[in-house]
Amino acid sequence: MSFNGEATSDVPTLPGTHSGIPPYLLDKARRAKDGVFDTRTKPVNERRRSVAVPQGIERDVFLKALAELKEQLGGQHVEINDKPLVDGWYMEHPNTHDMMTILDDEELVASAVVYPGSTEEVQTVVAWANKHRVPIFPISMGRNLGYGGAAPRVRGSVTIDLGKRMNKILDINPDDFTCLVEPGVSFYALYEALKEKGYDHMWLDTPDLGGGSIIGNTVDRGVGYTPYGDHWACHAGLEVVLPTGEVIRTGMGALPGNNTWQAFPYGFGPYSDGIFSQSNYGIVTKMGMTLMPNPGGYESFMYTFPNEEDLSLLIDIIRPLRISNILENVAQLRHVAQSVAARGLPRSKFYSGDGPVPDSVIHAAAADSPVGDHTWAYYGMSYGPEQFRAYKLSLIDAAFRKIPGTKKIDPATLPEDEYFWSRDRIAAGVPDIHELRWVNWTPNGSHIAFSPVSPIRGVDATALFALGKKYHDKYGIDFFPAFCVGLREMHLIVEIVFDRADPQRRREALDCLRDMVDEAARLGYGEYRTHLVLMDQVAGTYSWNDGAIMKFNEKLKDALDPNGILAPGRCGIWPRRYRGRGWEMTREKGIVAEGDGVSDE
Ligand code: EUG
Repeated sequence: MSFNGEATSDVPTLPGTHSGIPPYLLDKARRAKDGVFDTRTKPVNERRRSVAVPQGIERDVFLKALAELKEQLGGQHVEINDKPLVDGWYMEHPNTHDMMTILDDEELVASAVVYPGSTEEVQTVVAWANKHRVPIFPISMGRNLGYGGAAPRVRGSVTIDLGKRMNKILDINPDDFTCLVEPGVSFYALYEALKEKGYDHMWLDTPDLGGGSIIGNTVDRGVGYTPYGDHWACHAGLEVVLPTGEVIRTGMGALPGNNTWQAFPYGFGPYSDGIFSQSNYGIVTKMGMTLMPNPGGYESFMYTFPNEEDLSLLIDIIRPLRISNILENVAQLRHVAQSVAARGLPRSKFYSGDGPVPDSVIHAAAADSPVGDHTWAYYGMSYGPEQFRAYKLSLIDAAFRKIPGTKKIDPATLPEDEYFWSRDRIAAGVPDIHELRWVNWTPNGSHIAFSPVSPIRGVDATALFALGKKYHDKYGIDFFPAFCVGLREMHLIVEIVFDRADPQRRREALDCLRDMVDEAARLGYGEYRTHLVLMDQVAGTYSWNDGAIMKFNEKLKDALDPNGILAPGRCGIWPRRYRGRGWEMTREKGIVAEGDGVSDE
């Protein structure tokens, strides 16, 4: 099969390509790829593009500077982005732009991509950027899909693709249950390495899709679904290149000859790691990660609940069970609409009208499935030997059955390709690719997330659900809510699936997101993470005491990055040279990402 000359017959694999799919998922990936290209109508842009030169430097000066960088790194490690932008798909994603862009293709683009091969070479790039005052934007692997992918916030930034050449697992310690990785190590790759070494006494924790960088996901405070699901909480030790070029190691890494870098995260003195997550204060080149002991047995369970209104009581039932660790993992509570979409069929197979697919259609589709009709589905896992699980599962069963119409689904009734089994693997630390399926809901399916956090309380779940529903209805968008339940809070993840080839759909999705972020903030809710185009708005909602936290962030930024070269605007933090020039993307600014120049100071 091919689309506009793009062959879609095969998929890069591990270990041949650091960002490839493990062999055990190859067939599934091939089917996912076919699904993506079957629903693609967006034409490939054939036009040769001119380089997006970043503001603040003349074109010829910039091109000369790039030539100088080529001499320093080797010509093959500096790629000018003057070719047509190719969106690819999850496993063959571009590092030049946001493949799921909600703006015009040319807004969030890099001018060039560079591939350092070591921490020293990262320092070289940083020194070069300071000398020429060029914005640089580091990515680990660039699979931050739904939040901007590989794209830089400032148009024309030079992307530092760390993962391509820095993709080694530097250490796996089978006694301490830890590892040390470089930016190009994916969850897939670490899983394969643990298997290959026969270390089945250790589990990793994986997000829904395992192709992302462990470092990238963790510094963005991503989530997985075992008891080690809070990735940031589970990391131990960083190596960071600062925006002025120095290298530091945090925690015990600062003590020469230590053997505790991955065992004790704090070291001595201020705990600096926090400022290197969701920030633009440094480039993480190594990270330690703790691994979970194999619990010696596990068992997935799934309950369904019939009515939308069951949400409130259900969440209140979950809270004490979760906080006391009877519910042991970051579980998902998913709405039936997303489960229907997760079959991977286009929306047009279910409904051809405008506006959201009616509830009756979704419920009819659910009724015609092995799980049967429902509104909410809870996917959890119990860990440990059988007799440990039996006790916990009995408490959970008694509690969940307080909701009339609750059904416990017998896994033996579910076919092999049912979504349940994907959740089962993920909660057991086995990376998957199933979650990708719902992008096929629309042609040129793209997704962008609204991700507010709240306590695990029925009133909060109900308020956020109503908020999301209200604005999805306003813009005629299908509503796909899923709650990911942490230890004392939950992330509501609402993925808007949109056709990126349709400017009106893009605009509606963006307006819907802006409405939801504002309304959530009015109610006291904030997002845990967001897309590049929403970072200014979300940062603006964290405004207590006259925006004291952003003033503090800017003070740090100016101290650490006096030339303002590192990922300007990331997480709403703008360097001094950019401030007051309209770079912030807010509702008023519309769909343009650039501001009006940078100061020469
Ligand atoms: C998901 C979960 C996330 C996120 C984006 C997507 C999963 C969707 C818990 O965090 O940020 C089903």
